[in-house]
Amino acid sequence: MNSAVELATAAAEIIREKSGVEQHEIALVLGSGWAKAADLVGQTVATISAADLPGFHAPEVPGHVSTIRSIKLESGKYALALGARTHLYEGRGVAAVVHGVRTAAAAGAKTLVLTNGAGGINSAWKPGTPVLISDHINLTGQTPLEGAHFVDMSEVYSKRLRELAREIDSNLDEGIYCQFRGPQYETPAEVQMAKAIGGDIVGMSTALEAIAARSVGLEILGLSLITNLAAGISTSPLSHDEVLQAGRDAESRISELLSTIINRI
Ligand code: 8IG
Repeated sequence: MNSAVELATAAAEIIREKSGVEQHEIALVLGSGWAKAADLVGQTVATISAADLPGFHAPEVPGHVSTIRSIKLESGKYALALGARTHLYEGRGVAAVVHGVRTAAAAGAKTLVLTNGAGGINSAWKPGTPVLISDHINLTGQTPLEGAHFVDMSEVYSKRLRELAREIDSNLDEGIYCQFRGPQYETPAEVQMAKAIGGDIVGMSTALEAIAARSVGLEILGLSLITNLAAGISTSPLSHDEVLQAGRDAESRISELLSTIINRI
């Protein structure tokens, strides 16, 4: 076993001990604006502090939570909600960024729901609009994978799960997510570049996690909450407070949506 997998296996073992749950079939990464979904999706049976698990770090961003919850779904299956995402811009390296996903896989996950708060390039998406991720463009110049391990990336975000989400909310639009390293937001020129190469959504997470997840065969559903129009698409400058407010305003609606989806997976 390589050391990244060993660290994830150790974290998953502690999750099993602390939750008493042998397998968490679904994992859920909660980005900005999505945290409330964990309350709705099922009954929380254990809440574990990220600080108690090997390889996890307390998040730096105000408004992000740092707990990992074991949640019993109506079906009797268990979901693992990770509220403690590490971002590439924190400078801990790409292995730290995908540790949560590797831990979820080691805890038995077969399905991964990745959520985030992001900027919209499509001006029809008002702040507070949830959008399905149909594909991504990794603009970080990095990958969590090492070695001659050629992973098929032709359907990273499961068509089946996107269709399931649309059965629940037929208004859900979809778009291509561009992951930038951050922490600075894009310049208007960078947003125009993202648009020119086919991007619809700009953010600072998700693509690297999706790569790690596909490399171990997880089926992925990706959802972005558009909390702001990307730089230059709207005339006003971006502020983190505005992003958090848009998240709060949309939270109940998108949490209900996400909870319904997860209970149908
Ligand atoms: I919330 O406009 C949120 N996260 N890169 N650009 C990038 N990340 C974001 C944005 C945005 N909004």
